[in-house]
Formats: sequence, C-alpha cells, structure tokens
Amino acid sequence: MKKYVLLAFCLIAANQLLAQKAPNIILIMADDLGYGDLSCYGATKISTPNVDKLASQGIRFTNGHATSATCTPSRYALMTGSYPWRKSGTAILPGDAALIIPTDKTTLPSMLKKAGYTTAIVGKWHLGLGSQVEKDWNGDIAPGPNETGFDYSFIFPATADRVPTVFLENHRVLATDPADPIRVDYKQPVGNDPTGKEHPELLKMHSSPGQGHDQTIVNGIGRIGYMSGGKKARWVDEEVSSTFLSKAKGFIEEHKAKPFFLCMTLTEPHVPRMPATVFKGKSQLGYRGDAILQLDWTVGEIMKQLEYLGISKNTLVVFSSDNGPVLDDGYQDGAVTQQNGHQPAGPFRGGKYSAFEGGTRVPFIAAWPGTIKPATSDALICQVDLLASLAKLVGQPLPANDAPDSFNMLNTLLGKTQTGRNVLIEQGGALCVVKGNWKYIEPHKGPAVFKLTNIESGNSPEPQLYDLSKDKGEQHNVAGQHPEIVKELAALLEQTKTAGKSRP
Ligand code: NG6
Ligand code: CA
Repeated sequence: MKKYVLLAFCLIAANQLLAQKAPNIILIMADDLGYGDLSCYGATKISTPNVDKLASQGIRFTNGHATSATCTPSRYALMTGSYPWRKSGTAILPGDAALIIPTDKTTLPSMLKKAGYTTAIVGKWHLGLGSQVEKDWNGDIAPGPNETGFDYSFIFPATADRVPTVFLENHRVLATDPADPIRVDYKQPVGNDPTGKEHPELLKMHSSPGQGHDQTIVNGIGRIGYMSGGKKARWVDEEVSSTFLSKAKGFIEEHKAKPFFLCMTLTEPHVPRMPATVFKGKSQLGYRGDAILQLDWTVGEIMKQLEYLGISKNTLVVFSSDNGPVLDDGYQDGAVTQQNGHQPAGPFRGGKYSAFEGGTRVPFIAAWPGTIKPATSDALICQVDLLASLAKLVGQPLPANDAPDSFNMLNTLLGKTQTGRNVLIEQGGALCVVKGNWKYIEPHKGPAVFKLTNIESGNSPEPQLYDLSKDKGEQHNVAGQHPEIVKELAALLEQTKTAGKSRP
C-alpha cells in the first residue's frame, strides 16, 4: 500500500515539475504564406502588425524552411521528422485519402504527449483520414490525428478547395444528419448538387480557366471533388477562420494550468480565399491580401489571449508556413489583377511547387518572452527539425529509427547559437541540396514554368548550382564553373537517399 502512495506522490510531483518547467508550445502554421508576405520580412504593400510584434519579441529566421514546396509532404515531414520523398504517396492528397502518417512511429505530437503534454490540432489537416478511401463520413473516422498523437483535434480533412467541406471534431464530422448522409467521390459525380462546370451562374467566385475547381459547388464556390449530402455540416468559408480561432482559444483556456501543445494550422492564404466580410477589400491586394490580414489578426488574438491568461512567458510560439506563395491557384480572386507590386516570395525565385528558394524558404519565427532574446538569425533551420529540437527541450529521448531526418536544433531555435544545419534537402518537383552557401538542384524533367500558376518550377534537364551568398535570386547557374561541387552535392543527395536517414 505504502509503495503505491509513494508512487502516486512521485507521479504528482513529476507532473508538477513539468507544469512549472516545460513551456506550453504553440505552433502556428500558415498555408501558402510566402517569405515576402509579411511586413517583418520586407513586404511594403501589406502591413502585418501582429506577426511583426511576435517577430520583434523573438527570433526571426531568414533561412527557415519547409521541407517541401507543397502542403502534404511538408506537413508529413513536420509530423514525422522524416523527409517525405522517402515514402511514396506523400504528394498533395485528395480529400478522401487514407491516413499517411504511420501510427506506430514517433510523431511530433506523440513525443510531446509522452512527455506529459496535452496535445491538440486545430485547423487544416491534409494528411489523410481513415484506413481507406471509401469511408462512412457519417460514422467514426479513424485513424486520423487522434491516432498519431493528438489528444484533441478540430480539423478540416484536406484543403479549403477540396470536398468534403466539413469540420471534424476528433473522429466525427460535425452536424451530420442520418437523413442526409455525406458522400464524397473524386472520380465521378455523386448526388445532384450543381457543379461549377455546369452552373457557373451559381458561383460567387469564378475558377481560373484550366485549373479545375469546377466540381461540386459549396457556398457559391466550385471545389475539387464531388460531394453530396451533409447540407447542415457544410462550412461557410467566411466563418472557417473564426471557427478555428474560437476552438484554439477554448483549448488554450481549458489547458492553461498544465503544459499543452497546440498545433494551429491556419488555412490562410490558401485558395479559395474568402475571408470574413470585415476583411474583404481591406488590403487593396484582392482577397489574398485580405486573407493575410485575417491571418495576422488571428495571430494577434492568440497572443492577446496568452497575455490575458498570464501564460505568455511560459509559452513558446513558433510561426511558419507550409510552403511558398502562389497568386493564381485556381480562382479569379484578384490576387493577380491587384498584385500592385507585392512580391509574395520576397527576394526569392519561384514559389509554391518550385525547387527554387521561393518554394520552401518561408517565414519562421520563434518567440518565448523572457527566454528567447529578440534577434534575427541567418542559421539554416527546417520544420523537420522541430521534432528532435522540442524532444530535447522536454527531455524526451527519440528511438534511433524514428524521425530519421530531424536534427536537434534547439540552441538555434532558442537563439543560443547562430549556427544552423550544415545540409538540408529541399523538395520542389526536383530535390535540391543546400550546403553552406551552395544550392544544387538535381536535373529534373518537366516544364520550366508551370503554365497555370505562372510559377518557375526550377526544373532543368541540366544540373543547377547557385551561390546563395551572392545570388539569392538563383539567377546564375554556376554548375559549369564548379563541377567538383556539383559532384559532391549530387553524391550527398544519393547517399542521403540510400542511407534512409540523415540524423546522426
Ligand atoms: C493543386 C491545386 C491547388 C491546390 C493545391 C494544394 C489544381 C489545378 N490545383 O493541385 O488549387 O489545391 O493542389 O495546395 O488542382 S497545398 O497547399 O495543399 O499543397
Ligand atoms: Ca500549402
């Protein structure tokens, strides 16, 4: 009996110690926000005072990366600590895809949960749900975020432009109706809902020619994929962001007394950009700019709440974006016609989808008032490193075969050193190796410019080498002048592929 009392006492004491020492962790991940989209990263046509304030309180990384230039692979890496190109099936997923995150390996949330954190994700998911494509959207849907380490999830399944346009709380779609079952199909129409293709007169925002987004219409917007039923469960785009915000704030409030991890995956400024009415027209840059203002306001609301609850000094906030920017990603929403000189990728070439820096070099901010000293850091750091770095922070060991590409960069993240990663593999269509000032892009088939989005892909049949110290815009391919470096970096890429891991 005494033994159990002692054990219980130890457990309570350990828990309290964790409560005092371990900070809350909030990771805010924007969707398609470019390096140049924030005023703290040099934007002059738009002002983002709330994210700027966060940056001024912490470290603003100028060489921070997503692993990949699109969402699913980038988020896969964030969650698993593994380069996504090691596994097939990690490209952009349809809305009915099965879960692609392994449930038997360490993930960012499962590691923190093991360390005693209460973990939640609120926002976009886009990593698949359930064990197969065909599923009962009116029933329990698993495995999903709750099976990969989140105690609580409030998500939408894929992207805002893909069906089903519904929220899930843990395993259930919200507001289902047995009399109006939800059906989803990406191959053929289901039910009788009008499509954007057949009924353009019903649209409040037109899709861009040739880009699809003309299947089932929900809330006056044509989507990718077909959906029927669930009329009461469908979201209103203008309310998606405030819904996520209120869920996130609710979670913070409820868990303020003990360490929590909140992964807040915002949908802005991904298409369809349909911000709340109060933001419409505010930026003068079209709905894309308005969505960025909405994002900025949302970040401000979270920061205000931390202050109000008195937990800002005990909360590490990391802000980043899942991939680079795109203007026309499927809808005629004013992003192109009202660009007004705004440079969403800042000084970098390319954008979303691209092997050039615009694809993966993203805003990356870490703030923890009282612990992180305000600074700018040029250290090379990647979202894939958060798993190993935060494991170090909370004293959680990582099994040798898990998170094979996640480096412990805690001292870099906290600003104790300006030294970053030595090497990073980036993924556009082509894979790239960044080492020191050098960037190598492997030869890759495909168009030099993606016609629909008008983004330079970085594809070339020839190897490319850029000296980022002199040429951050990747204008001068110097592969011909430095064949030995091309050889070294190409070999390094092959070696990383075959070794199956890069974590030492
Ligand atoms: C593309 C879509 C684009 C967007 C993207 C996913 C077309 C022509 N384009 O295939 O609109 O949905 O996928 O974006 O279908 S991501 O940020 O989630 O990777
Ligand atoms: Ca994205």
